[in-house]
Amino acid sequence: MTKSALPLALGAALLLTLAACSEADIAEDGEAQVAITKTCVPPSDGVIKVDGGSFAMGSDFMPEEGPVRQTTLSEFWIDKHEVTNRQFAQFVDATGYVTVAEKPVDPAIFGIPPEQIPEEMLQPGSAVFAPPAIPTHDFGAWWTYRPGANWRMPEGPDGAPAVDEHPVVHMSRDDMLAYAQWRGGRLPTEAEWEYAASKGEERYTDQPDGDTANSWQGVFPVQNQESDGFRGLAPVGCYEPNALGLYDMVGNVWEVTSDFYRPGHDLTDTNNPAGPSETSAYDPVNPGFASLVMKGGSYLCAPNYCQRYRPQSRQGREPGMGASNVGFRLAYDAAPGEAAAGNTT
Ligand SMILES: [Ca+2]
Ligand SMILES: [Ca+2]
Repeated sequence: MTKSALPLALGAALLLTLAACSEADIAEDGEAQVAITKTCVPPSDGVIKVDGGSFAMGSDFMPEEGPVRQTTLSEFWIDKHEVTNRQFAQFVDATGYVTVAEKPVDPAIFGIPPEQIPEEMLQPGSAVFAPPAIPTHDFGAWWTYRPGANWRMPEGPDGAPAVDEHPVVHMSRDDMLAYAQWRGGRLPTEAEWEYAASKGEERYTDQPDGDTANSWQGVFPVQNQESDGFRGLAPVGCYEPNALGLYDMVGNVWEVTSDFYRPGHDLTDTNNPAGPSETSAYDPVNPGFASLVMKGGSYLCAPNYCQRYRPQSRQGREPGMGASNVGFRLAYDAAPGEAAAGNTT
């Protein structure tokens, strides 16, 4: 996806009750800020072993989640929590790595004459959720390409610096893979991620309660009730872990997997599936680009928008640029050793 196509990356959404909201609601609640109203103690870093087995992957709740297929996986290990700013900073300190969002933009990616490209689109930056002052059904208006937004400054130069225990955001695929290589891990496949997220969980379609996930209570994007304690990002591990001891698999940030995206699951690909090839990837929301699958929803998912706050939830994510509500965690083929880089003890 080019940056000019940014608004298209937001996925299908429902916006049913905006008309009932007053402008006073918007003035009070419609700001893209992080207001922490809940305290929590982040868990230690670490990984969880996931025994191999079979499970029913997918659901019939959203069209892209089906058909349900019985899927078999070998054992693997997965991070207990989303990769944090603190962890990513360790990587940057050790390697000098510079993320895509911090680098100059190549005009060639737009495919149009340079003089036709808005100046701000050529500055380093990323996609930030910035709800409009007036209600609109134009979902693209809720997002902006903000020069200077990157993992260090998630809301841009005028926002607060990144919080150590928040999930790192604004990651491109190259950034995530570089971090994974340094840590000795990899991105999980979609099947691995969903298996780990859903293990021991009853299937559900309702919004998780405020003790179990960071989502959006109220009418998106104009009224955020914050009844789960956080308007925006939450530190990792603020909510109850699932049966495996994994935190925030649902909510907080969407988590990018290694699979390329197509709507639905391939019924013939059931043994350690790794998704379609890059050349057969297809994202109807973002056609022409090989999107990756991201899972579990984010703090922006509300009953009237997104609704994807379940282990089976999936959407496409353009790999070249991150966003302020998308992060990741790593998987491993073997237990990370003591000598592995980072804190994966
Ligand atoms: Ca929330
Ligand atoms: Ca998550």
